[in-house]
Amino acid sequence: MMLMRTIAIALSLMALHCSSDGGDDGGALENSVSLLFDGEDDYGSAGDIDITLSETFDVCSISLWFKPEATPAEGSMMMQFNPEIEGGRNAMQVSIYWDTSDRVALHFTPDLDGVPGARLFADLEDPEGWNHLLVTFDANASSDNVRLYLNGEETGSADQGSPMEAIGNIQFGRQGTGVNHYNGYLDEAAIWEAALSADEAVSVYRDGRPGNVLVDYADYRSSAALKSFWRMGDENFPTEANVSDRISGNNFTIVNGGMFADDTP
Ligand SMILES: [Ca+2]
Ligand SMILES: [Ca+2]
Repeated sequence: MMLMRTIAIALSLMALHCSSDGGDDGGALENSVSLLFDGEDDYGSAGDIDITLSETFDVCSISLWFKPEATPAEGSMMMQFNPEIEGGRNAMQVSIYWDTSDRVALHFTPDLDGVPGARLFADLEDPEGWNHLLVTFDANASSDNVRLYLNGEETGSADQGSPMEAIGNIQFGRQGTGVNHYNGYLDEAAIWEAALSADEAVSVYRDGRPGNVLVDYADYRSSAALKSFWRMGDENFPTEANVSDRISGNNFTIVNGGMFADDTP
């Protein structure tokens, strides 16, 4: 009798769970604001990469939601590792930018002056709306070490099996020390020290509604490997002109007037 009742309660809890927002995953996260960059001089400057990732990392994933405010100029930079090329011209760099007005690109290289690294592209069906990119990197895979996903679907992969040295810092909204400013919104940026799977890419995209990557849900199983999570104003330290990192404390400073906006995916 007790067993029957336990089963009945378990079944009713499952039914409740399945009827919640999103259908099956419980991964909902309230998301009220994103960060808008003016395309003139705004940018966000986070701390060193090695606050987020290991000094040498052989796996990582990067998640970023974005929506331009105006037709993006070619080269507009949304997010960059090592923007000032610290360590000289042979340094690592990761860049997520607009290649054309309807195509975004990833450049992921351990050696900017030497090997070409991985350069991948994603054509946008709706370049004016919110879109989601997920980059995954696994130096230990035999091939296709770097993969790019747009809205949960893989758009390309490349061989780049060299581990990455964490050199320099992480920057949002411009390239280098002051070119290719991005005019638009960024939201819910995340970095893991793990290479997320194709199934996880679908779950993180979550049909266009950012999920709560602080916990596992659906096919997403990498919450323990989440290293930085910038919500772009949600759950922010209230008195600072910055964006709080929920995990590692790699908070970033908003420079030259980026604004929190109530436009979110
Ligand atoms: Ca947000
Ligand atoms: Ca400004």
